[in-house]
Amino acid sequence: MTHKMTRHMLAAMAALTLALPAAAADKVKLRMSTPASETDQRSVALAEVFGPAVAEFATYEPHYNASLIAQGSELEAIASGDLEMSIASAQELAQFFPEFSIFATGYVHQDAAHQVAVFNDALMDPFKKTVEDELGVKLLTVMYLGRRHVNLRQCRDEVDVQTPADLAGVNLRMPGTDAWQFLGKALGANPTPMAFTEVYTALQTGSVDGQDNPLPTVVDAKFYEVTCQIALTSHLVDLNYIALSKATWDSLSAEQQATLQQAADDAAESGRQKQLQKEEDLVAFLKEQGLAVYEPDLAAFRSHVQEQYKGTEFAASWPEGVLDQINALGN
Ligand code: KDO
Repeated sequence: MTHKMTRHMLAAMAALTLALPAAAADKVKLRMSTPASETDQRSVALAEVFGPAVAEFATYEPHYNASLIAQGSELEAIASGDLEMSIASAQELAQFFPEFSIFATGYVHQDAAHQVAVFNDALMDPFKKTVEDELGVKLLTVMYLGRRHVNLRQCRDEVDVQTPADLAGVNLRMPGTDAWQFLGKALGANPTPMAFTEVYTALQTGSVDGQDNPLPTVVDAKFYEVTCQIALTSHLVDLNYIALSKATWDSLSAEQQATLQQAADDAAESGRQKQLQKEEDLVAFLKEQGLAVYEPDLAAFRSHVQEQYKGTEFAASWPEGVLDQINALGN
């Protein structure tokens, strides 16, 4: 009896093995590195929407808090085959291709819908092609990071941010690349380059006076615990791109490529809607935490920042007419 059962069991197991989907070893591994936390809406969207949608032929493997690759080094890691995906920024791309600084310029993108219209417009094609041909990275879709505001340790009775002049002498942490540092200066502040994962401690110890990020990030990273005010400058309606190794993309069948592209678009849209809702809800939450949250003189900030970009090397790198095309896609 035991012998017969064993034969029967072996036959059943063999049948089961044949029916199993392709072994994990056959699946494409998609290592994704981001400085963002696991609870950031972009991370959640990729884990909950993108990962399951491509699971038949790919294993999505997220690495949060810059635990695998340092912030700003992801694109090089993809280009060298040490990473397959990242949540890239126009500012990081501008380090390789200065013309990308147009998408990192203060007060250009107007809102989330404008970002999508620009990314899907033909004006974007040469930008995408350059990144594919020269870096081996495919920009799949645009993600909404949100409206960046000035978030300070000082309370409003100490520093009341009405115009850029009020930020004179303020030591404002900005991400490390040139385009970010320039934006910090254009706001009127003294920018300090620093990795995202170091910002909380820097605010806590006072080694910087403030930082700039969208409200969902201020809450997710708990910056509100170590700051006293937010001036709603909306100086950059910020975005990221879901970046994928072009070699990985090329290794997929046409059907797998279509599935992966749809999964990226669906994840970006899911994250966008949640981030927009959070931006609505979090002003009240932050005020309940004791922060002053107020609107400065937006006209003063917009005109000053835009003036700072005129005649710069950034503006000189922008392809002829693209800024007008971007503006025409806005409302
Ligand atoms: C930041 O370092 O402030 C920044 O917001 C820059 C973005 O481009 C992006 O890298 C973001 O950090 C991370 O995704 C963490 O939210």
